[in-house]
Amino acid sequence: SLTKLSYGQRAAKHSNPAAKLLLETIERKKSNLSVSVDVTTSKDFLAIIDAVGPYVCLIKTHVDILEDFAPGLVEKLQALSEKHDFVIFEDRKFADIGNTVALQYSSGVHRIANWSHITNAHPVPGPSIIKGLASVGLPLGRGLLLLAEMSTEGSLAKGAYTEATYAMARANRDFVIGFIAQQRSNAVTADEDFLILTPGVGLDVKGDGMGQQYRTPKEVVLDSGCDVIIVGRGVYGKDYSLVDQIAAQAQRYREAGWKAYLERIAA
Ligand code: 5FU
Repeated sequence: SLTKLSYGQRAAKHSNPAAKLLLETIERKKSNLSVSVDVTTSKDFLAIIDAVGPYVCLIKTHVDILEDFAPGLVEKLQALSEKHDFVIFEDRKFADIGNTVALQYSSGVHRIANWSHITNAHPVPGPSIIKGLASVGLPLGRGLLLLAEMSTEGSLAKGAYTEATYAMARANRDFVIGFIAQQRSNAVTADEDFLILTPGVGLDVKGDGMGQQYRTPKEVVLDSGCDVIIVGRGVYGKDYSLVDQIAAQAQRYREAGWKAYLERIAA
């Protein structure tokens, strides 16, 4: 089954350049860790990315959080991506009509499609959201993840909604490379190699008091068959100046995620 294959073997099954790049990067760096850098200044943003860069396959961003966002920041992010060999994922969670999301993706202050290898969308508007985003992203070799499930308590993305999300992805395999989800569903079969990226990962706490729910890398990768663990505050905590400690935490999560993967493919 799919969960027994190595990331490298699975890279060959993908034609989308962003999916291939991510799987190859995971294999090359022996890391299925993505760090989500949710801070409000460019200084902290770049310092954290430089500290965790060696240990991650993917950096996840929310660039709309940055108080001092300027186009020059993107060049610095791209330079770090080359220095440390990681893929970039802007966690934009598009959720509007096709025409609007195409504009939000290509234009505005952030021009996400120009620099983010991967982005994501809520399936709530139906398949037209994929059509709109693909009109911008496909010619640039980008990939899209659909939000099939969320990590939060009381999430409405479950059951029939989640199943319909898989069907939307299946019908758009050139651009939809996988899901934000909490598990690899049996509904997604072995010959359909979708990537499962999973937030809500923490080794030390179970939640954040604002609805976030954390599971361990072992639960996510070994028990639930997910491919990439996404960790934010578990890595960088509250004091962003402690870059050595942040780097050490990234190494800790990387080891836990990789160990769970090795156990999975050996089992
Ligand atoms: F789609 C999702 C989801 O279901 N849960 C999430 O937590 C996305 N996220 C993002 O992952 C969220 O927006 C944060 O950027 C990140 C988790 O951060 P944490 O600090 O590890 O809780």
